[in-house]
Amino acid sequence: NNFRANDSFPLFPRNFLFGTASSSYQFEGAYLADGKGLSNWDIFAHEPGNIADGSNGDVAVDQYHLYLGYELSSESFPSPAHRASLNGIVITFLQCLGIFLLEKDIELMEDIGINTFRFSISWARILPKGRFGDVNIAGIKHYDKLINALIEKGIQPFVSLTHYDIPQELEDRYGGWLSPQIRKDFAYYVSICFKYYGDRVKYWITLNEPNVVAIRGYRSGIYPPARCSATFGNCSSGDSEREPFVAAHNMILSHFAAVNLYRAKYQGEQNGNIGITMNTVWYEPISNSTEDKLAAQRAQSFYMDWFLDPIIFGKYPEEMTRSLLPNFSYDYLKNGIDFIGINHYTSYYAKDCLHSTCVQGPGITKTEGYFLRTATKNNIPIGEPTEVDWIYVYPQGMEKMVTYLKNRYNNTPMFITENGFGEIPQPDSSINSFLNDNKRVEYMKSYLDALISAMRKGADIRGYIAWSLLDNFEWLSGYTTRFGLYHVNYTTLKRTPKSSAQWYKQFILNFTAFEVVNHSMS
Ligand code: GBH
Repeated sequence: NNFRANDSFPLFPRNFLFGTASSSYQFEGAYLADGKGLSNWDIFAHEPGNIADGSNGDVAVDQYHLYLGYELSSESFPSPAHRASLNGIVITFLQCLGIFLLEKDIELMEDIGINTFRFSISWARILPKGRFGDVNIAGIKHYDKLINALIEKGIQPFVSLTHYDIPQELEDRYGGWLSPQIRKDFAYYVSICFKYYGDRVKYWITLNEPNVVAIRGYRSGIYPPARCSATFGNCSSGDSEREPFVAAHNMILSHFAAVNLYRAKYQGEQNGNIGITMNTVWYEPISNSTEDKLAAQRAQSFYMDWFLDPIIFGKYPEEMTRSLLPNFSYDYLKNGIDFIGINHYTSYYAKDCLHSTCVQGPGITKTEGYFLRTATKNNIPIGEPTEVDWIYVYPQGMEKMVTYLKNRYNNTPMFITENGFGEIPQPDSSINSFLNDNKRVEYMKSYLDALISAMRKGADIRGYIAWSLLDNFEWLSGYTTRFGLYHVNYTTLKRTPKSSAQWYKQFILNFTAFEVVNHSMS
């Protein structure tokens, strides 16, 4: 066992967070319930041909209803004490009848023993029409109950303010992230979240993977709002060379608006932390040549530093400004982060395309940074391929990625906010083949081992959050790709632990000693 405690690294730090992640559109379902407005993903997934299996997130894994045990309504039983005592009796009664035996998601989390749960708030549930309409009180109440239920079990809520989905209203009115107006909408929305939940939420992520949103929404156009130019994809309109940078710029300004607001009005009293989560890919230079090493660095600059540099240093990476970007350097926009959230799954090779010619392939244009991304070198893949075409098992990439961030950003506190392994089982496979997910266990072990290695060398890692608690709606792949520690039967919505859930539970038990901690970073 790689993880045996020793004198120099006896255990994970006491306040280390172990969790699982989720997001509103992938988990909640209830897409029209209780006054929720439509999001860009509701609209996009309903468009025929966009999602591999023709599915959508209308129901997803119905976490909106299934996160907690069945409850008696407060209308019929106004006294909380009365309600609480009756509630137990009713559930026991139902269980005796053998019905409604679904274990609810909060209980699953408790079973695994995690001390944080990452979820996102659906903007359109809180503000169905953005700032052009009312606050939806039913939406406010939903997350209020979820947060309370988590805290009651000792599970810290780790909250993303957006995870790809935004109210469609903002697309229709002014083109969403393409307009600087969105900054005002975002600030209004987050102020509501801070105000209602900030007393209990100590970890805020402004944006999940803004780099993916910018690239897939506005360059390749495979995510909403599906904008691109003809040479980059198959969209009806857009400009792949310009719009990703405009959208990204507005996301960065929106991030700052949220951070400045939080720091000015809420952080002092609420004592929480605010950060951003980036999708990260480790790039190995395909050869030892200086050109290929610079190409690998450009790959980072054009993907991740694109956001983190302006947020932390106040300016875009140099490689980018030379070619493309609006000048952006204001002294007051700096240190706009308490922690970096890292989603990390895979690695690739990078080959230089600035000094040599690359005929075709991802990465090669000026807009992308003149490097060629490949998964293989001399026909040998960088790591074991998996059923998910973009994931190669290369745990060294985790250590290298974290070390790169540590060095570039002066060891800003970091959380792994996602890491996980996807499978695409045959729909008619036996339940056992779904549950014996030894490859996922091996993947998680090896990536955690690499993470520990980086921590031993001084990287300030504060937590590890696995993607994902449950199988769920995997965006373009619909329900065909499964990332869960728990299997979900999409007919009954029943959740069943896979081997990985048991393994994770044991891992957490063996290597941590949780206690109540002060959740302030400073
Ligand atoms: C995350 O990103 C998401 O945050 C999460 O919602 C999702 O369920 C999870 O991962 C698993 O997929 O684009 O070919 O250059 C997923 C989207 C897929 C975007 C891989 C970046 C990197 C390789 N990412 N992709 S590529």
